Amino acid sequence: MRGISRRKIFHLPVVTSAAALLGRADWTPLRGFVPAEPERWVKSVCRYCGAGCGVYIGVTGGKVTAVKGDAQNHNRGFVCVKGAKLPEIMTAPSRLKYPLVRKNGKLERASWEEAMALVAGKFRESIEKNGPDSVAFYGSGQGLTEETYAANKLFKAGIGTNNVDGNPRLCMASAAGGYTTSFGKDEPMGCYEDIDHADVLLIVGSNMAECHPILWMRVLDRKEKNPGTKIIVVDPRRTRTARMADMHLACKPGMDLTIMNAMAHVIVKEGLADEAFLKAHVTFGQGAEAGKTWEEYRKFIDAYTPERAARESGCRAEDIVQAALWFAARGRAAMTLWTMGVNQRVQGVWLNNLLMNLNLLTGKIGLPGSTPFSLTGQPNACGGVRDGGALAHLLPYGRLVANEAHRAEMEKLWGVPKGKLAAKPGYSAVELFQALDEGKVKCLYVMTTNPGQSLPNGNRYRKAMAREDTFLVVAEAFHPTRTSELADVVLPAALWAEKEGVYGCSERRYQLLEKAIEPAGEAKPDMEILLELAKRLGHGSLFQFKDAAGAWEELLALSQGTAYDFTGMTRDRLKQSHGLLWPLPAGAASGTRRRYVKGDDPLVPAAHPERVKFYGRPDGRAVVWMRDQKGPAEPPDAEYPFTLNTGRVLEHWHTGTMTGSVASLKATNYVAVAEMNPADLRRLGVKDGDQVLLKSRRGEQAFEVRETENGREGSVFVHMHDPNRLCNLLTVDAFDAASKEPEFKIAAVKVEKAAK
Ligand SMILES: Nc1nc2c(c(=O)[nH]1)N[C@H]1C(S)=C(S)[C@@H](COP(=O)(O)OP(=O)(O)OC[C@H]3O[C@@H](n4cnc5c(=O)[nH]c(N)nc54)[C@H](O)[C@@H]3O)O[C@H]1N2
Ligand SMILES: Nc1nc2c(c(=O)[nH]1)N[C@H]1C(S)=C(S)[C@@H](COP(=O)(O)OP(=O)(O)OC[C@H]3O[C@@H](n4cnc5c(=O)[nH]c(N)nc54)[C@H](O)[C@@H]3O)O[C@H]1N2
Ligand code: SF4
Ligand SMILES: [Mo]
Repeated sequence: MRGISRRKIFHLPVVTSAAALLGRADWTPLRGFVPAEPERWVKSVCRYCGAGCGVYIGVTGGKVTAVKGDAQNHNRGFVCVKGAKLPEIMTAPSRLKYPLVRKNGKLERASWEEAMALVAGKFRESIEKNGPDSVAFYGSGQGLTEETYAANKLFKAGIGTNNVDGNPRLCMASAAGGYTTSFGKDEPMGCYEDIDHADVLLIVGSNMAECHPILWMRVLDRKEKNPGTKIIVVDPRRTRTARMADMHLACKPGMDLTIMNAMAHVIVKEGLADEAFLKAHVTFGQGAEAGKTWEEYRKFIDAYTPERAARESGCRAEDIVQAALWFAARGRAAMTLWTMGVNQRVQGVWLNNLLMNLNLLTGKIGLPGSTPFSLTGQPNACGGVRDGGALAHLLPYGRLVANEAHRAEMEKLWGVPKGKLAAKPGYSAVELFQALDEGKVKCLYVMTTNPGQSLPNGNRYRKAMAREDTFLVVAEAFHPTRTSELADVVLPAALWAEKEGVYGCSERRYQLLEKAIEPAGEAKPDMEILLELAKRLGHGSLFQFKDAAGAWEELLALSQGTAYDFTGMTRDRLKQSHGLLWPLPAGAASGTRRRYVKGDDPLVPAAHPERVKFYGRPDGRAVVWMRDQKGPAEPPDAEYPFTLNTGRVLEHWHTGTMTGSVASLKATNYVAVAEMNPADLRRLGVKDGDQVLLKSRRGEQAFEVRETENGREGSVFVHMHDPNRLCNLLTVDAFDAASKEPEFKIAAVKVEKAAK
């Protein structure tokens, strides 16, 4: 089942293609999907990736009939194929239109009253009998900021548990950990515009061409205008991104920290470090401790020679040297970009630190085109979850659960009694499902995420969700999914375009998605469902607002005086704008393109004597960390000799509930295949098109083999989008000790030939 070719879906006649214009048919940006001029256009944002492209939704007869890129937004009127195909998901046959309740083992149609009474009853009973920590919320970087906030407030301030986590833990937690340890505050300091100024782009563990296609378009635009721009890609696979790069460092899985350290080694040895910048703005750190010296750092980095890195990573020493020289060349702007190949690793936070080190060592930071820039996966992982503090250890806008003063401040802002907020962080994603498995968490509310497919070590956690003595509520826009099939109650959620709210994308850009149409069937916006649950649990008084716009007012106040200050982003201003970048305090004329930079960031005093101020840390200095290369949690061995790598393809989104409901997308790359190297296939006596059984210590799954030169010998790549072939039955749930983000990218498997 190969499906139609990629070229074909890009050339659907109704789609205005910019490919000819740009001459890059391979990943073609589109203008949208406009079969006929609609009655009206409603301003919104694409609901898929963290690029956060502005769109207009075309509405005719109360239906979404068209979508087009917003020419005034950062995406300059373009969308990728997923964005262009958004209208089709709205009316898919798999849309869930009414509540479902499990009766005698089967999910059956029920009324809202019956479903909500059951949910509230079960939660109330568990809280009374087993305490507030026996219930939990598991949310998403795709929820709207206001609804994620309502859930966070209900669970933390109302019920009194910090068991609020979400899929950004599987995704951005290591980047958040990296920013927080290196700069004291989460979130990138740069912006998309930096791409237009970059002379070197170091792209690590990120397949931008498929996963952030519209930002990749911007990278290629830069390269076209300025052919001297160097693109370096570090990825064990020869991805579509790598194929277009000037240099591809195809490292062994998990062995790229050594490359970053070796690049730093070359920078120091060649005298390319900016010592004046380091003296003014940087401190050094090791373990958990900052305050080490430049001399200590130089000693540490001395051991990471390019030859050593070459041995450890399987790349060539001269390439590593060249990459470092390109990056550090004086007078040239350098930008680092990274995503899951970095974050989904047991050394995820450390690798983040090492990437940030390169910009700090060279002083290439806070200047146009020079910045360490983490690409966010989901459209609102930044805004709703990281900024909004909807994780087990966080409170809104940079506040921490473990910090007594922060709790006290939030108790005051939320108007709850002192001591109401629990001092102990809740369960992070994997720990939460472990607690469910162990019977410690008994009621779980899942919203806008599909953990039955997306969690690592799927067999274990699918079993936990299916336990008869646990109560699983799933708010979903589609059914069945690999999670809703396990639920006790499934609540029909309004989808994108059927409700209003704010998303915050990779570059600190907040933008409003306006409501375009009424929800399908009996579906309701998640906000409405949560407010109803709050009322039924006796916490209605915590919610003085009735809708998303009301919640936003509260959020503005919570951001006041924090590093996130967006008090200037009133609802009206968001409506009129095409996205605004925080910090943007009330009264500020425009948003902040470059954080920590005098003259741009309003939180840096105008009188500050230097061009940057890293105000996130008390000493005003960023940290260059000494981080050693270790191996992955589960390296291949004699019994499980292959490394399984998992990820994405251009046409599909995560668990396929949405993109799998679009006919043209489903026909392309939807079925998961095992991509393997020809040398391995020869050795195993397996051919392209054969069935193989992949087995790990945790599970097994059959796939058709696809022969490709893209992967290193000894590796297998499978995408995560196919609900019928779950790569996550194989993946390992070992996680980074600091970020608690699991190592989806590396698991040991064996490959057996299977019958067709
Ligand atoms: N089309 C599409 N786009 C998406 C999404 C989607 O589902 N579909 N999802 C969005 C989300 S939530 C996310 S998080 C992003 C993810 O965006 P990306 O991170 O770009 O995508 P992935 O395919 O998960 O992984 C990226 C690369 O990491 C590489 N990798 C694996 N192991 C290593 C390693 O040890 N070192 C290095 N350096 N690289 C390694 C893989 O080979 C892979 O090419 O995409 C977003 N955009
Ligand atoms: N093997 C492997 N596994 C991975 C990864 C990997 O690289 N490899 N990546 C991880 C990462 S980075 C991520 S972000 C996760 C993503 O994993 P998930 O979050 O589990 O995947 P999605 O398919 O995005 O799930 C979102 C669900 O919300 C539903 N939905 C859409 N809109 C709404 C709405 O408005 N309200 C409600 N209530 N529901 C809605 C959709 O139908 C869909 O089922 O997967 C992780 N899992
Ligand atoms: S690049 Fe991302 S945000 Fe933009 S249209 Fe594509 S999926 Fe949507
Ligand atoms: Mo993600």
